[in-house]
Amino acid sequence: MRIITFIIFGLFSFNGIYGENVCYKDKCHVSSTRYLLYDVNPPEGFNLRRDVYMRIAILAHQLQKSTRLGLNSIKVVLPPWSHLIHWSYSEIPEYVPWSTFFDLHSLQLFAPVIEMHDFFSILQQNKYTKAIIDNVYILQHFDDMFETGKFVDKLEIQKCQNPPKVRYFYYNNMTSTNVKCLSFHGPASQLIQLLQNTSSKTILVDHAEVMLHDRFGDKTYWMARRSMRFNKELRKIALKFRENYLNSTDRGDNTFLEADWRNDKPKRDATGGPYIGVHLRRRDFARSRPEEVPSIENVADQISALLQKLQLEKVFIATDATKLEYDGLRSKLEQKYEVYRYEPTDVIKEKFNEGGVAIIDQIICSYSRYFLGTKDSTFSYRIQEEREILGFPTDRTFNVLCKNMHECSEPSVWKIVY
Ligand SMILES: Nc1nc2c(ncn2[C@@H]2O[C@H](COP(=O)(O)OP(=O)(O)O)[C@@H](O)[C@H]2O)c(=O)[nH]1
Ligand SMILES: [Mg+2]
Repeated sequence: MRIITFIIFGLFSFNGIYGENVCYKDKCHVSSTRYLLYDVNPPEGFNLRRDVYMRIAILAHQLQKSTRLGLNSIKVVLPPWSHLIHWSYSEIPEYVPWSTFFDLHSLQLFAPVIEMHDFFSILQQNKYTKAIIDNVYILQHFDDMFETGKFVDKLEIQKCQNPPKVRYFYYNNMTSTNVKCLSFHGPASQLIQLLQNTSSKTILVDHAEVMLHDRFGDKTYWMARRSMRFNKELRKIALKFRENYLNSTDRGDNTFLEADWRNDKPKRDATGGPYIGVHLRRRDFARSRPEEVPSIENVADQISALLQKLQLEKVFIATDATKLEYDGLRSKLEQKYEVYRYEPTDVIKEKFNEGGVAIIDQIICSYSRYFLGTKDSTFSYRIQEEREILGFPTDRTFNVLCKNMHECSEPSVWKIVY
């Protein structure tokens, strides 16, 4: 096995992904493509991972424009969706590619990204051969910065604070003999200092969430965000649901988007369908912050008051609540209003798993006349961003459920920039 591995890495050169063959070093030119892999702290959920993606994608977008060879040839390898703590695993395939949830072509119009399975096929490996990563950097926070409270942008190879992982992305066949811990404080672009000082073909950055945003909330940030169009089939399922149950169409709601996100225009006149979209985050949220999360009865009261104020009849509820909690909420509201929840068929659940169902919930909330989210939930944040892209007035978007009628905090407002 050792010998085979050596041959693969010793004789084959990496090459571009589209239509090119990997070939022997002597016989064709050595490709300059380099691969940047990344992973995120295991307990982080889907919607924070989307934010970490943006930090990396903005870095890759920047690198692509660089005049330096070696920097402008970097492609980001997308970590497959696996082992997410909120998802149950018996039903889902172990490794879900990004294209199940997102429109890959749309992502690639912003940044040079490829799927992990493409990376493997570039390596011309099958699941029995080893992928040896040239350099692995496990990011960690500077201990002393937290102690002193003085934060300065820097990076430095230091002693590992935790025992380094030996398996990556839960693959049995991906390893490295060159693993370092990199204390890091600063934006993702700080990684350039490291990338330009190595000629490694494959670099893996673990705990990528340690890197901060380079340009939170500016034009480039929003380009990256706009490029994150969902998988077309998921969009279609959500549209059908809106049409069938919620009287909601793009024409009627003024929520048309261009086929290509690069042609989107700033607007603020979306009306949305005649329903309120509510994101009610429960489970670990309700357990870990009982002093902030409203009771189900209270949520019902807040929704009723809002429906009455907006003179609407329908409410769509996206939630990870238990059936018991949801039934409680529904029975209270149903006395006066129409209550909807998206229930996937077995086929859709099988095909898109819990992640896809959650996205359908997010899309339907995004197209509502008025959105009411859960404070501090990244699931709700992503819906708010989607509504900024669709062009809703901000007061219809940045609203969160209160603890009760008397205790309510203002949500932060992050407006889109073009
Ligand atoms: N279908 C569905 N799933 C949800 C909903 N809210 C939360 N979830 C699930 O729970 C996870 C919550 O984790 P995360 O994405 O980290 O968002 P956050 O924890 O609210 O910031 C999501 O990824 C979903 O899998 C919801 O309204 N509908
Ligand atoms: Mg989370």
